[in-house]
Amino acid sequence: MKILVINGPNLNMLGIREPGIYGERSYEALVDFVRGVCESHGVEATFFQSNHEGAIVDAIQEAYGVMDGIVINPAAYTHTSVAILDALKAVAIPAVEVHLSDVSAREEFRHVSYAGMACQATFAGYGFDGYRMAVEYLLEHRG
Ligand code: CA2
Repeated sequence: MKILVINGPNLNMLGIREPGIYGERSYEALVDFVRGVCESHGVEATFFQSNHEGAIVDAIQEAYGVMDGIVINPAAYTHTSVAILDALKAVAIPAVEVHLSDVSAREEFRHVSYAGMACQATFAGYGFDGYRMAVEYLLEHRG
């Protein structure tokens, strides 16, 4: 199984600021963590991080016919991007949404998720472990 792990804007800054919300570990530590989870399950993982909405749309489109699943934390684009929602719908690859923080317990504007409307499940508020849950969800629900 091949999984594309997409992280959106500012997640490359993990561990640098706001450790109270997003933790103290870096983006590189997140990639190492998810790579370890995937290796333990025999999953081939590809990682993509971008601060640009169109680049994320391109990455989703390029996954078509190549990837079996997508794990996506669209970060701030979660709450704004119909383009990412449409891309996920267009490729119809099983996708799971992840958020490090519990977005439902934060500001009202974080309660809406466009990307989530095209995802099979959402794991929010579990920190890095949410990515493990997402990978395992895709494994358990593969067709
Ligand atoms: O909880 C999450 O994973 C979020 O997707 C993170 C986004 C936020 O806009 C979403 O509402 C919830 C923000 C990521 C910003 O990451 C930072 C990392 C270090 C310092 C500052 C921000």
